[in-house]
Formats: sequence, structure tokens, C-alpha cells
Amino acid sequence: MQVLQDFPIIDGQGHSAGDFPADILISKMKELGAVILRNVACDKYGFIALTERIAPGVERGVAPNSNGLEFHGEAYYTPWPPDVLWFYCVQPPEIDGQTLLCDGVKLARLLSPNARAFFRRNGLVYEMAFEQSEWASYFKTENRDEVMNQLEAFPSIRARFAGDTLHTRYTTYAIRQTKWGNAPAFINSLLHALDSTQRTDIGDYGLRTEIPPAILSELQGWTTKFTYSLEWKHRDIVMIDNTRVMHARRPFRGRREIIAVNGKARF
Ligand SMILES: O=C(O)CCC(=O)C(=O)O
Ligand SMILES: [Fe+2]
Repeated sequence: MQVLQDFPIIDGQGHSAGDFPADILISKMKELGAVILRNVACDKYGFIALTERIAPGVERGVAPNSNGLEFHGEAYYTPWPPDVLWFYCVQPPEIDGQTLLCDGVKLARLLSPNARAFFRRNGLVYEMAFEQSEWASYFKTENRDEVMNQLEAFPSIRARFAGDTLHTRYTTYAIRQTKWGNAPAFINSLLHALDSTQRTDIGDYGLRTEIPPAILSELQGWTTKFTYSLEWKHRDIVMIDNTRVMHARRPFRGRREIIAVNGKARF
């Protein structure tokens, strides 16, 4: 059985993304967790201009290679996940490569009392290693002492440098309150961090919390059944509440180019 989730697709009717009313996107995203804007006149620069009006951030490519990716909220292995996640489709995949969405508020409601109690009692501990280019860009300094000082603002993170690599150990919860609506949502990088077969692109990243197998298979069951699968079209723009909706992707073959922005809401 496939229980589909619905996220709204707004038809931009060929209008320019530059003029598209921000309040429509914002209100749909707040209400339903994600919104897809299709059929707008928009190149990559128009997309970036739209993000800058609503929720700007650093433009990046998506995770490299053509492997699938398990469900995750973006950057949930750090204390600073973006609140809005944007994707823009430069080139739809030739074969497969759908991006999947799963509403963490619905997922939190579906969880068994046993799973919910486990996640209330047990935090998630993530470890991560950041290369110099990554930490220097995030902290806007190349000075390690300065980075350690900035990290003191986050009591939930322990950090150390080994050479130029920053190692972090971050403790948080699997179920957290959403930013818009303040509802409990299952949003984290648990499944992604545990899926070592699909994490070939990132070394030294993992979950140090043991999740009981029954809870893990419950989660895999719900996220498989309760999935929205986006069949990318040229110039699709997706705006995701990253405090509520997790994303994943199916493996693909052939060309596929999606760009992303980890955004900070201006609203
Ligand atoms: O390629 C995708 O559809 C999403 C990849 C991803 O999770 C990311 O880059 O944040
Ligand atoms: Fe991601």
C-alpha cells in the first residue's frame, strides 16, 4: 500500500519567478510544510533572486553522485539547520532520481507510543568531521580559536580540532517543535546517518545512538509508505519548511542537475 502525501503544486502560468508573490509561497509552506512552484519563467539567477527575497542562503549543489539518499532534515547533525530549504531543477533526471518528501508532523503522530517514548528518553548523538573549507566558510574565519569561541554558544555540541579538521559531537532530539505552528515533528538525520551504504560522499559522519531494530523498521516502514515523490520538471522550484518536512532521493541514471539553497527565512 502506498499512502501518498500531498504537497501543493502551484502553476506559475509562465510568469516570471521574479514577480511571483512571496506571500502565496510562504503561506502554503507554513500551512502544509512544502510547496512546489511549476511553470514559471525562471533561470538559475531568477531562482536565486527569489530565494533572496524570501529566505536567502548560500547556493550549493545537491549531494554528489547518483546514489539514493535516506530521509533527513537538512544539516540536522548540527545545531544550525536552515529553516527553509530550496531546490531548483536545472535538468530533470533522465531515469528515476525523484526527490521524496515526508511530513515530520504527520510522522510524529503516526509513531507508536513505544517509539515516541524511546525518542523522548534518548537523545540522538551525531558525529561529524568538517574540512577546513567548510568550517571556515560557515564560521567566516580561518582561526581555530575563534571557531572554538563561537562554538561555546552551543552547549549541546562538543568540538575539537585534529589538524585542520573540525570534529563535532552534537546531542539533540529526534522529535522537535516546528518553527511555524510549534507542533512536534519527527525531523532529524537519523536514517541518513545510519545508512552507511549511501553515505560514501561523507567521511566521519554517523549516529552514535543505538536505535532498537524494531523502532528502526517502524521508521523505515512509515517513511516508505508515507512519501511524496516529486517527478522533477524543468525549472521546478521547491520550498521546504526544514523544521518540519524531511527529504530523500531515489537513485538515478543519466544527467540530473538540481541546485539548492539552505535558506534563512526573512518572514
Ligand atoms: O538530490 C536531491 O534530490 C537531494 C539531495 C539532498 O538531500 C541535498 O543535497 O540536500
Ligand atoms: Fe539534503
